Amino acid sequence: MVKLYEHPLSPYAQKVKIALAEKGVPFEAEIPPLAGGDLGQFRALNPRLEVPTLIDGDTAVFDSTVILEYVEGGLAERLLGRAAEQTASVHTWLEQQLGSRTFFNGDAFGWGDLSVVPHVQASALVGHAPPDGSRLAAWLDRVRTRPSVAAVVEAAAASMGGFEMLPQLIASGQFVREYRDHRLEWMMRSGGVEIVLDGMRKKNIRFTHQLA
Ligand SMILES: N[C@@H](CCC(=O)N[C@@H](CS)C(=O)NCC(=O)O)C(=O)O
Repeated sequence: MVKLYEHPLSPYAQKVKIALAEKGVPFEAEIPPLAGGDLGQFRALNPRLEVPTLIDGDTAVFDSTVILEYVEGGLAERLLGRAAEQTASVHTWLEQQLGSRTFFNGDAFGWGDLSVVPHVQASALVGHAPPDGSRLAAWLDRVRTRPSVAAVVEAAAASMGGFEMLPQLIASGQFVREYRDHRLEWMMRSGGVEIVLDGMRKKNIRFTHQLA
């Protein structure tokens, strides 16, 4: 959990506390002994000796606006880092499943391959390709040459063009993301609970349809 050096009367600390509450980020609050006391530890964290100061592990962040930016960007970075680790594990597992075979189905391309390729290809498209020189990378190159695979890969890459509009569409309420099953579970397990809670508050996420 992050720690926030603050003071209840500081408008800058209040600004950050409101932002953390709005985002659902839990924090431990502490008032540094600014009015007298040993400031040694606090001085090492923030030489400006000001509140608010946010501590996240070994990182000290200060100036309220910088803290707001950190909270916004830090979470995204942590989730992307977690996703990259998990993708690498999946690649390792797939590599083991493929073994020395040409295709997941064996000698011929089949359901095993066409079930796997959309996921491995999607990861590659966002910068997480199977490691260079791996059997999985060679398999991906091989199956991409098939016209059936090449057609969906091309269509997927073309549709990425509109992705930069997503934040705007979410903010305007036009796109309401659905969180269900593995997608919801991933957010909860990977540190994205605040995003789900924030989305529920802002009503820019949805769960599966409820009959009553
Ligand atoms: N630009 C800073 C201003 C922070 C600031 O001035 N904090 C005051 C409290 S409101 C402070 O810690 N002053 C130190 C002191 O009074 O000793 C921010 O936005 O965080």
